[in-house]
Amino acid sequence: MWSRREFLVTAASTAALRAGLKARTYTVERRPRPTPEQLAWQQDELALFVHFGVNTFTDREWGDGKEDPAIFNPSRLDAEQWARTARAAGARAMVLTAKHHDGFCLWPTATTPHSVASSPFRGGRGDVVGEFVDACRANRLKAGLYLSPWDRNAAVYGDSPRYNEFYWRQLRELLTGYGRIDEVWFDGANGEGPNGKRQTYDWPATWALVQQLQPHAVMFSDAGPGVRWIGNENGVAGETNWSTVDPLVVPVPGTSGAAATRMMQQGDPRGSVWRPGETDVSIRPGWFHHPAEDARVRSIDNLVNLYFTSVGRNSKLLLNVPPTKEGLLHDVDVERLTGMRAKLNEAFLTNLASGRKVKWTRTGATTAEAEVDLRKDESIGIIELRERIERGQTIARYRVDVATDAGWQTASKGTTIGYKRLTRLASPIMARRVRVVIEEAIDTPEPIEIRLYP
Ligand code: FUL
Repeated sequence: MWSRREFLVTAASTAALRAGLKARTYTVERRPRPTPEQLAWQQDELALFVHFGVNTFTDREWGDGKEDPAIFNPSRLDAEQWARTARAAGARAMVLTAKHHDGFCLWPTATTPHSVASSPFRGGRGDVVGEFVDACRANRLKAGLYLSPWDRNAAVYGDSPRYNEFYWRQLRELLTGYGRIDEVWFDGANGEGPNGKRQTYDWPATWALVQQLQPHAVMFSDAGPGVRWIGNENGVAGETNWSTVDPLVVPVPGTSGAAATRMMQQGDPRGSVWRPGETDVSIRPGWFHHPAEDARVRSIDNLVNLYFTSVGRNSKLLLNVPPTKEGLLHDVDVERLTGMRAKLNEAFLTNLASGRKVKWTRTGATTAEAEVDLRKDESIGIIELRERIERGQTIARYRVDVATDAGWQTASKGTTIGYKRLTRLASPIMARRVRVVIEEAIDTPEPIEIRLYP
């Protein structure tokens, strides 16, 4: 058992006394907790991911960097339509691929001619990043940008110091030219190939630059530092999912191996940093739009399941919806997203425990019980549990018991809870009283929240 170290600090400085403050005892805990930005990021629950670029026009997933910018010509690009769709889906943020591995820049960068400025889009005066950010603002969505480190076009790629400078110039343009950016997305893919180019990235300097230019931005990568990749692209967070990690196991983006994957999937209860997992997954088989996949868009029920296996497992869902060559989200995708939101709204419409007091009893140093009385028998289909993650994450194992005519019986069992834990019961159970038994925690557990839905 990991015991909390507490430092008692008595604030009796003359300054405090002069300010009329009473001497107070502060408890400083070592348990990692989210920053306000990480907390807000998690509470957003759902963001849309927008993969768009030359691949949309070549029908490929990974471009080779030799694409002619002239092929980039969306005839009806409408970032407002993306943003409206995001709102209709209940998303609170969007993340755009400003540059994918092919190196083509969706903004008129001064760093390379390989950009929208060399394309026929808006007569060579277009700026997809600008239109995207404006649409986010107008629709009260947070804006995020993906800038692929791996660049198959840049001539300096592989000449490490020079490419790092080039990459930082691109980051600087993106992070100084478009107002507030809330998420910066560093993917870990790297297929450095037969041309022998091997790039050594300077991650600490890259992260420091983002921190300096956009101090509120949450940085995503396998290695954070703000939020971590969940370790797969299937939309499934670990059944056990801690928001804390051991940073030494995944020190940089692109770290592979079983231990790294496990750390990204499940986190580490003893981890020294708060780095919650982001679950990125596409609504289609590919990340970019391919007409041949128009009949393979995830169904509404499939999308609802994704919500349960990501947000419902203490993660955040970053759902990719790629625009077509025209520059619009496809009707089928829009319909599925709207349908998903309608189903989620319906499922979470009536909290049967609303207004009912949760009785919290500590039963040991690291065990407790939370009980709620619904005052009459109710049919329960979904159980939602929440920890106060503002104070960290502590619960490692719990079970949910319900009082039925036959007495107390166990309805479900689980491990971590975190921001939100959702369980759909195989079939609804009639019960009047519900008791969550915290069987194991890594520290003194804080009172949890219980919501119950039909
Ligand atoms: C990966 C990339 O290789 C894929 O194309 C996609 O962008 C995915 C989200 O990240 O690293």
